[in-house]
Amino acid sequence: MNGNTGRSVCGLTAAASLVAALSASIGRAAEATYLPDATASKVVTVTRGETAAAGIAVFTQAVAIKETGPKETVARFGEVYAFSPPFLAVHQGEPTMISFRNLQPDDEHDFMLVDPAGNVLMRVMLPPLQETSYVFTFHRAGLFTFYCTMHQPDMSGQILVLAPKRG
Ligand SMILES: [Cu+2]
Repeated sequence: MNGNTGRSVCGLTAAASLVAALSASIGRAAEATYLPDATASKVVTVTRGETAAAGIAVFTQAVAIKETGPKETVARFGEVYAFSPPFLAVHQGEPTMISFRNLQPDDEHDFMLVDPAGNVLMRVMLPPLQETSYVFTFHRAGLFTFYCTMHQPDMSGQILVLAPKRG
């Protein structure tokens, strides 16, 4: 169901402040969807449908939702979703296809990628019951973070970009 429906005021505030902070850093509305621009492409290149050297599948997992409960959990925390797995490791310079599968029949998710310096690089939608794939080529090593802006603070993850492979 709609991400923020039934959420606690506390959760809403945390989500709102996170999104505001992320958006403010680049002056773009959180509602917009975009791939990395010229500046962000120096950090990561993102394309569709290209062949990749590596592949990772990421699912959207419903941890506690209205339809299936537990009721007490939803009452206390609102609906809780997670990225699975929430932690990915890729190599710098290696085109890596990440396929996001939204497993929910009626819930939108999104994917917002943030670099180690806190700059928002991209935001794309992950529509219900669809697989959305992009090929990511990271040009810098470091710890990147990602968020579903609709389900904060629970739906977050990290991508560790390792040094380039040798040989
Ligand atoms: Cu979500």
